Amino acid sequence: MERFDVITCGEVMVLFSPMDVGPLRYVSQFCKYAAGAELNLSVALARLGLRAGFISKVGCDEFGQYILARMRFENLDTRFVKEDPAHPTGVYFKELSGSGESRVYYYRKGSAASTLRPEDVDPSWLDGAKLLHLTGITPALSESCKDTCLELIAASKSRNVKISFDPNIRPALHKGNVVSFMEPFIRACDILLMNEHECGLLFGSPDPAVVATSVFGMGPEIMVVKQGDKGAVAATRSGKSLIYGEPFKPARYVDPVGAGDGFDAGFLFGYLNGWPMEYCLKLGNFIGARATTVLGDHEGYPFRRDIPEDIMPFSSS
Ligand code: KDG
Repeated sequence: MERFDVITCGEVMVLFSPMDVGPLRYVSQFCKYAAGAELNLSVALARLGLRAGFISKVGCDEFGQYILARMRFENLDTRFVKEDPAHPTGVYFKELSGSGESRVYYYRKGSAASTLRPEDVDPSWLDGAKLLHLTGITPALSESCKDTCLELIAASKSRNVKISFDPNIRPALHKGNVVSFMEPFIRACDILLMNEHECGLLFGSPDPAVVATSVFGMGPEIMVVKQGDKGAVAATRSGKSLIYGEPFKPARYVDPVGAGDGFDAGFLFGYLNGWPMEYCLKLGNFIGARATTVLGDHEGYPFRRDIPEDIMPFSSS
């Protein structure tokens, strides 16, 4: 079987983005997209030339077909995406406030993806992979999704596949004690990617210098704190100092959703190619900024040919 560079697992939903700002009760037109944190990351990686394998389920419905078609269009492998005749494809709506903030409304309870369970996964899919990427969203969808993520972690550990984790805290999904919920995933991962807000919630301070000892004490060897329009900071367990990545100013600003996933993809691409941390951060910030220029989550991500040489100066696999 074909080997994948990165394997991920998550829900892809149909996203309806409003054509106007303001409360959805007043909005009459929407644009349709496919979205989901893990899909966004996979699209960004595929556009950079990596082989991304995606584990998921969609409904046997029109939206499921739409998602599969969008995945194929983005050169993603869909062989690990099952079609479930008994459960629908999830949907969500964005609401734009007009001040740069956006809200989301999920219609995903009981979705096909939320029924993922360990039996849906073959551990051999991880054979030869370089990285398993998980977010805190998938284990929050259901107990069986959580078990599936833990199974993938076990399969990765036994194959020496590195693991990256982004908590992606979503208030609508993470309702209980978020610290204990995230703990097993933070302990299992090699690379922890979080934003300042998540860093504060999980470790008591948004400041990477303050939390580094606690983070590295739990297991990760690399920690990244994404700081939005201030850039991002990385630290390694073996390194003495923090490494700062300057932000990029987007050509126009429409909506921030998808920036964090794009950042993760850029950072991980650099990591997988053995780049110095500064360049991992640079590519992450570049892709994150591009995400904010469009309404969809990932449509703004660059293709490899769009990336200036000073951002990607190394040859890569
Ligand atoms: O990071 C972007 C995601 O939040 C969005 O695509 C929707 O995956 C999603 C979720 O579960 O919130």
